[in-house]
Amino acid sequence: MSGPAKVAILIGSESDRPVLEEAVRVLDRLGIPHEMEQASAHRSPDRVREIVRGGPARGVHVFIAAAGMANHLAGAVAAHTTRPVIGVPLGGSPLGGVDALLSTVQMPAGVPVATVAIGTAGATNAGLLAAAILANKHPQVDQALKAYRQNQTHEVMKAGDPRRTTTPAG
Ligand code: RP5
Repeated sequence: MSGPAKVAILIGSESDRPVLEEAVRVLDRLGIPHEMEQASAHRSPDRVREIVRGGPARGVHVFIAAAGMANHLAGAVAAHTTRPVIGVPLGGSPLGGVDALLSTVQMPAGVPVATVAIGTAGATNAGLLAAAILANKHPQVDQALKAYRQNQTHEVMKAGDPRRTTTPAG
């Protein structure tokens, strides 16, 4: 990759880490450097600010922020940077993640957060969306993304191939 272009993942709680490992898996597969930090918008707001403000100096080009219940973490991250911020609403609350979804997606005009699906699908897509942003400037990420899509198509086609369901004779 020409010059450092890293993705920073912030999680509101250690309990969020297993879900965001899906984003890590995607970034690893696409060869994109990343970091993951735990910082809470309401329990450790100064730590959030420190991580985000220091991001560009560490080569961070895109932030992913994930939390459950009130996901104000994504908005708080976006408040401290003009780099793209992708919010991942997490489930597990009595409201099943709809609370996190609405608090992530409903940013007032002026400070955007790109919002993906609730939970693991969202974590995967956050990694892919971060890659798509980086692909504009980094041809090797573009190539890796295209290969990811091709492989995905291949796997789906293979699964739909009737020959796979044929029971071998004997
Ligand atoms: C949010 O509340 C976290 O992001 C987590 O999803 C949820 C529960 O947090 P813990 O009680 O597990 O720390 O702040």
